[in-house]
Amino acid sequence: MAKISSTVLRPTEADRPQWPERFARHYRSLGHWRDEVLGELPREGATRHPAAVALVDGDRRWTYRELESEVDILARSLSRLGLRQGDRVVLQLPNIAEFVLGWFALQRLGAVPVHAMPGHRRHEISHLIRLTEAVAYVIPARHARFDHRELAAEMKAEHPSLGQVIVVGDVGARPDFVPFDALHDDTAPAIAELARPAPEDLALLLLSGGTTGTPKLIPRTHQDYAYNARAAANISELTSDSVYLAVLPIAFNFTMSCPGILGTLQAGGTVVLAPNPSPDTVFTLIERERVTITAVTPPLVPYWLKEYTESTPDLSSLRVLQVGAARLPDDIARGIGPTLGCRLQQVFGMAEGLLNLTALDDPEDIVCSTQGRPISPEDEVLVVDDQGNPLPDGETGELLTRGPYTLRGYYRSPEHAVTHFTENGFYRTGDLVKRLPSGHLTVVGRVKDQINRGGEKIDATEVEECLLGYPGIVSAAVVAEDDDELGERSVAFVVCARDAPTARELAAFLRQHGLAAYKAPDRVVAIEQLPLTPLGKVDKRALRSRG
Ligand code: J2J
Repeated sequence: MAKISSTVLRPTEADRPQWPERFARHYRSLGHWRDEVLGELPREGATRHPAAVALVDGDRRWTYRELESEVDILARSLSRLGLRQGDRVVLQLPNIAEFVLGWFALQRLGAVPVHAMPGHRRHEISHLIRLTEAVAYVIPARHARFDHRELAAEMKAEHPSLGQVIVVGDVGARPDFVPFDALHDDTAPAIAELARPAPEDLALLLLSGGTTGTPKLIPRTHQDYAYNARAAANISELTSDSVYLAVLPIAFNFTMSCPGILGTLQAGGTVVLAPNPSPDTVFTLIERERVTITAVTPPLVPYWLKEYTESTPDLSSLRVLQVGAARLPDDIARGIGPTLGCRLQQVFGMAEGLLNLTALDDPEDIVCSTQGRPISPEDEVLVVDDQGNPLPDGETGELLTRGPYTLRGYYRSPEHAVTHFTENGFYRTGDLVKRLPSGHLTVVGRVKDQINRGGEKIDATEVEECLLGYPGIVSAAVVAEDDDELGERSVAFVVCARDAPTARELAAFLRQHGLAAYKAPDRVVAIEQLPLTPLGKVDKRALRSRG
């Protein structure tokens, strides 16, 4: 295996703004931030409950002792390959054990996983590698009828920083790619002077839903991410008896740490991976593994409820169904408990940080009509009008927040400091909410230029910019419209110099352009002229009402 040369790049102030010392001291003094790093989690589990099952993927299972041993071997092999502390590594894997094993091995080294979604393609991946100067890219050979090796070959040719491509499965015609299985090599030497990362170091980079044309990266530190998972696990009442089923992509912050995989492993429970979210797959796993908690987006709920009523599987082990990432309609919320016989937990989170959960013992009405309240007593929440003035409870305004696990700035993008943060360091979420006196929040809309397609976020500007490359499109605006199944879907209004393309033609064009498939507009409307506001900006509100 060829070595990659990489310099140790400690995260610097220039890469990411940090919490002012006054806040850091405060969060530490309260015990929210601890002297902990994510790579040590498997080792702690192996000490506390070595024989308990930590991870299940199909027929493969790992006890905590085995997880620790596997992570150690992988970390040594990655080190031998040339990976170093501070290196960024784009991780694009579906829900398979290698995601979890590889992720912890990178953490053990102090390397920084960059979470790509399985559906991301050339446009997104290229941006991630360029922005992070990633030294490695971890992929499946094929997934969802897509050959990731071809994309990786392109990326390697395009990006000089990219030294290694690691493939789960067959490397195909690329002997320079490293098979993931080859990393399972116990002869790799112990890592000599492996410096433990500091709790305040960069631990991972998450992708933002984005609203500015190019996806932004969210820096998360060891101490803030560990706290996020622990606080969520407390509210979801996880214990060593908990069995968490990962249905949504692991790369998603929701699945990873809210409380998700990290929260479950911190509590000494078992993580089970679902290869897809179909009721068939999921119900079989819940029965077989006696799953106690799982998490989904709203569009999956009606499918699961319908299938449950028709096939009545044994879901008696299931205590909690978390639903989040998009607004769950209140009437669907009310059907969950009575039908499935478990508690609904609403989840309103964001990769940027702030996480809101309903508690398991909140009154039924709160659970069904709000999206929960902040998980930390140190989460500061403001609801403001469009002048930035704080509003009283019950009034609708934009949600601003800062706290012990909410970012203070994006990774390597100081240009977003002013637009996305207040002078006092509050993050502008772009979400319109109402707050109850109890602190519970209801999400009622958004001011950001984004479409929430059943939980998948689409940055309107990013798609519009790509659409302008289509021959004949003169101008374009992408907005949300209501959809019975997804909650929202995307519609593109296009002004054309010739015949307007169909949605299918545009989807093919965008795919060629390298854009993830879920970003293609569901519907295309040809229009003479885009309506403008008095200030000369495209009037998206007018477009939405035409939809
Ligand atoms: C309405 N809108 C919601 C909800 C998120 C847990 C859960 C979700 C995410 C996530 C996450 C919503 N009702 N219940 O990271 O850890 C919209 C808001 C929010 C944006 C964030 C987690 N839950 N949303 O969805 O970074 O608009 O994170 O600002 O993908 O999703 O999107 P994302």
